[in-house]
Amino acid sequence: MREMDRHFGGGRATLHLRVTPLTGMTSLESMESALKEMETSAKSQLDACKTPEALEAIRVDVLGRKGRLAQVSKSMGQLTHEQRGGMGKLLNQVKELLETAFDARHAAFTREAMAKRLAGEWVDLTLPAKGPLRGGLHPVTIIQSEIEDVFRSLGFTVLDGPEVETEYHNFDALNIPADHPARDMQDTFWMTGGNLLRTHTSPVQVRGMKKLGPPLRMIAPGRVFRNEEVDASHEHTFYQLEGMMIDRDVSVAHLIYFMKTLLSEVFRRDVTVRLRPGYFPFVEPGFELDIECLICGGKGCPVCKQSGWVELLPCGLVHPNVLRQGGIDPDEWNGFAFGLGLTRLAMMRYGIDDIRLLMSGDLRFLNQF
Ligand code: FA5
Repeated sequence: MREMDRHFGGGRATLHLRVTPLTGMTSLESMESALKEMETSAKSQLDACKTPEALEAIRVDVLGRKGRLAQVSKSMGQLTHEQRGGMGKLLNQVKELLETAFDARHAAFTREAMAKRLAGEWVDLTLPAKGPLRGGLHPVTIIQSEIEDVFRSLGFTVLDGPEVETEYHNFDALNIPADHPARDMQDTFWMTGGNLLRTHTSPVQVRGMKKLGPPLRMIAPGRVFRNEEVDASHEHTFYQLEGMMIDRDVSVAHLIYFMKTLLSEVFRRDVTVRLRPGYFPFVEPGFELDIECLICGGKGCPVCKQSGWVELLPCGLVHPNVLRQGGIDPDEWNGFAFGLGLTRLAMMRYGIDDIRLLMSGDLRFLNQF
């Protein structure tokens, strides 16, 4: 058996060291016995070693600059020249073996850590890849496109208007001059230069009349802005859908027919509505069409402000002044107009009890549609 194997169990790569300082070694025999003792203690220590940190502590104690082997090496000065040659060789063999054993133990710890990490990261490369996540339509967009389809089938053109509007289109052309108290009905975000964020989709009435000329049937869905307090049924940014029909001899009966068609297509069931007089400077007569609150079934809740009714669809016959602003002769033509609260309609249709959810961008909410 080689000298090294005699001391370290046949050259096995696991060693166990005892952390006891070697002091006062003066003879070859005591050095050899110290190495034997080191073998035994190294075995038990390496066996018991559970962490890379503990392994490092043992390495420093045995192989470090001031470690146990270094101390044996220092004591060699007391040996004879011949003894030193043999002992030096033995020490080198022991050192090499110890280093190999520590490296092997260290590699085992590294492998264990890697295996643990890989177990957590395990990927089956044979699985089919995940496709891209599919988006969905926003509830307001769903209802808007349904209503567009209904009105297109009734001969209406779908128009778009600018969100940054002139004061003229948003107010003056709609029979609301600067000193008119009705301007206060809609709190306005004013821009520098006299423009504003449109407070309703009604300015598209004027643009539509000029663009299409009579007779005309148009709708104009879009985003509107109001500088108002936000609560369960009021947003500062919401959607409306404007509608207008200009022809000869248009009456309130036509208006009611189209409003009924609109609601039955959206709800596809009976809903209770009420029509009451409403004031808007751009229609005469004007009406408010309310729907019985579908959140509380008319009992009263924060959405309907405990009234049981939700304002949804103001409408009326177009005021002659507005026709004139659109370049249409009111003696020859007349018509109706309405301004549907699209965001509130989406709330009623889907039973959404807080308007703020619609603009929240919260995926937990949006994924339901
Ligand atoms: C108007 O905006 C008129 N331009 C509608 C109109 C058009 C009348 C054509 C006559 C003829 P009103 O301010 O009431 O009207 O708003 C219309 C609808 O928008 C309301 O019935 C309501 O459903 C919705 N709405 C109003 N304010 C808010 C708000 N802050 N948040 C959400 N929806 C609102």
